[in-house]
Amino acid sequence: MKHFEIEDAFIADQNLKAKEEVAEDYDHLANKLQRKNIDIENLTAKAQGLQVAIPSWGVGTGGTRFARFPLQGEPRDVYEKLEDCATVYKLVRSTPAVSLHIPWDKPDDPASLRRFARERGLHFDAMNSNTFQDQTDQELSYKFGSLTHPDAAVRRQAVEHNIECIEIGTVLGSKALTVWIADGGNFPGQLHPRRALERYLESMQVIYKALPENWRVFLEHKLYEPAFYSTVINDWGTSYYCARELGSKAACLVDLGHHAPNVNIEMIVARLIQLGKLAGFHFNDSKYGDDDLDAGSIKPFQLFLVFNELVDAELCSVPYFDPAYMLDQSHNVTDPLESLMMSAVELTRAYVQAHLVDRQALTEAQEKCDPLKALSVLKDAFTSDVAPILATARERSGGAIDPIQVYRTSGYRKGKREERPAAHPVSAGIV
Ligand code: LRH
Ligand code: MN
Repeated sequence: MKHFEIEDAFIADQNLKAKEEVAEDYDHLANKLQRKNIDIENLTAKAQGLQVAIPSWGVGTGGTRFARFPLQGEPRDVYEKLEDCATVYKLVRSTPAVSLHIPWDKPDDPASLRRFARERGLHFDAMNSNTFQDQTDQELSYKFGSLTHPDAAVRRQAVEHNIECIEIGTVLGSKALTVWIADGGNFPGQLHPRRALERYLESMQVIYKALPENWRVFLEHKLYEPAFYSTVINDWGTSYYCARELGSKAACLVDLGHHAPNVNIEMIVARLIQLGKLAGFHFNDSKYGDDDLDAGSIKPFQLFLVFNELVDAELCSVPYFDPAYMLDQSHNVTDPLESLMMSAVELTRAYVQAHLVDRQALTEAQEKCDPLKALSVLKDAFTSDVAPILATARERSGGAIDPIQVYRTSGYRKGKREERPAAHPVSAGIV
């Protein structure tokens, strides 16, 4: 059966509608930036260079404990998920990598999955293990924990699952494993905090030893949920301690939704950069808890401030600075592909704006204790409309000037609805 695909020619054709306008805006912005001795071409090249991984679980609709409202034409297996990831990549050109979740995406034939991905310009980023759910064929339950469970047999089972993720990832060409565990308690006294952390390290040391030479392991902290009283790996400090104890291949992954409300996440990023232990990110946004909303949709200034720390480190060539950028979102009410495209665009926007910061003026204001000047330097960059740069970067990379417009005009979702009749309610999202 012919699979519906958005053709490059269709994208080029649609771009014609907006090309002239974007070129005009681009030239105008070029002149404005020239007045500040900023060469717009550098920024456009930077925009073309930023790469973000898509979560395989992000191309299906997500839900909450209350409900999930499936979308017709959702992917039914990992191959259809890659088709959708390839469509996002085709239109925004900044998402050539996919992060898989095992066993949700466990491939029967990893080598053929790798070929399928490569034929669509995709490669695999960090693998994600899952010891927060019980699989039907699983011997021991993770109800009371996994890598920190009081029963050594459960810990062993969880360690073996993580090692299996590494083995699958090695065939797929991945170079990292992300370990997020739900381990924690709902009641005071349920867990012994020090014993639980010792068991975590003990288990992680076995996983660490199984890492191939050029692999990394990303430790993902989270304040709460699904445990609602205590979580073993609850904050960046605990994660940092563990990454340091494990060794140079271990580092700390920052999921923007995994902190208490109003925590200064850009400060945590600056700390982990300085300590040489920033693994990377699960970008998303939130208003209250781990809402997994679209990146930049609620707190765009925070996203800019995070990229301000990242660009500052990039320009200072801080040692061990090689962060992995991934999205980790749950699309409950939008077309997941539209949300992923919009979020990828918002990351590139924050990155380019962060490159617009006048770092000399900022340092001067900081050293001269001029807070208002410092803030205004950042605000100048954050309030700069870089849309012409983002659109031009996409177009030069063979993508769409207006990805959402091209996607909607293409009829892709309708095409997939016909191609993917849902035999039964499928769940490609988190829930
Ligand atoms: C936990 C988390 C983790 C994933 C899961 C889908 O909240 O952020 O990164 O494994 O979401
Ligand atoms: Mn995450």
